[in-house]
Amino acid sequence: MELRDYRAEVDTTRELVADARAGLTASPKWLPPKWFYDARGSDLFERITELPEYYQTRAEYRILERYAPDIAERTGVDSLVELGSGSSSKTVLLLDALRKNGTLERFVPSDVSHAALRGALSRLSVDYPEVDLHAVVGDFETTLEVLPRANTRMIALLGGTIGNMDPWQRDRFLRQVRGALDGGEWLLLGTDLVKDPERLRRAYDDGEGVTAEFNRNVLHVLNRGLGADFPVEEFVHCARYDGRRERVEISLRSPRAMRVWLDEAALAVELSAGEEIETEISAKFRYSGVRTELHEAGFELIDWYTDRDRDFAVALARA
Ligand code: AVJ
Repeated sequence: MELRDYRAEVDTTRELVADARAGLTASPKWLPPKWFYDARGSDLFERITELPEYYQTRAEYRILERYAPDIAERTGVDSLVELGSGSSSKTVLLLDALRKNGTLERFVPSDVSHAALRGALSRLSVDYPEVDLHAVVGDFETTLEVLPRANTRMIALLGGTIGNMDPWQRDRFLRQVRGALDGGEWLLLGTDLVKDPERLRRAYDDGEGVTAEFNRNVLHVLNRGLGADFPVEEFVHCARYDGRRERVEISLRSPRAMRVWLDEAALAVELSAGEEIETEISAKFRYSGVRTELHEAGFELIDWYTDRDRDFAVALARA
């Protein structure tokens, strides 16, 4: 077992400074969603996956429960790479199927949260003693640059995480993934599907307020990481569905005019009353769009697995 950390503290702080400066001096203001996921944010996200309103995780779990054996047989990969693996709780279905198939040699879980990865590794090393575990603390880009070689690899991006990117970022990302793979290797992509707008919105504005707390957590990350002084609890969680762009948009609304000081960035940020900071988009997909986007990035869509209610889909594509 091996854990490589490509997110040394100094670089992470420098990157946070750069992102905070870019996002909070823009109009409208924004922050990249990857900063949600410190140890607390990763825990909050795990709680989100158990909420009654957040159907995605359960739907994807059911899909993999049913089709992981097909995927294992069809691909016969010896290495599974998971981007944004978090707790890896759904991935074990793939690992089990690949192990049963007799091909699995290595698992490469990767996440920006060191804590989440550590937790996952301690379970995985007990349950998969014969598998070479090669964990990477890093963002997608870094991970793709340091991918270990193997006979046949499958890169998995589950949970609908690709929905955090806008179409331009998705195109860039999918081309990067394609570039990291050899022809004939595989991509497994989880995508949340377009559905009733109110159900979509509620999935991001739950009754218990866990998503609100998750959203505000990015301000805690800025306060701690940059010595900023956001009055975190005053910020209001907003989630709306844009039917034209087919995406949920999440933001934090400032209840009053304020000036925030980000010490590490030597930056003062002015917010007006009611001004929002965009913290996340979560795009929703259709079969035709996913197929086209994959094709444009150099992949062929081989299979499209959905749950009975067609809430979620897992796309299997070949490089
Ligand atoms: C982990 C990015 C897939 O967009 O649904 C959940 C994150 N944000 N609730 C999503 C999230 C608010 C989630 N992804």
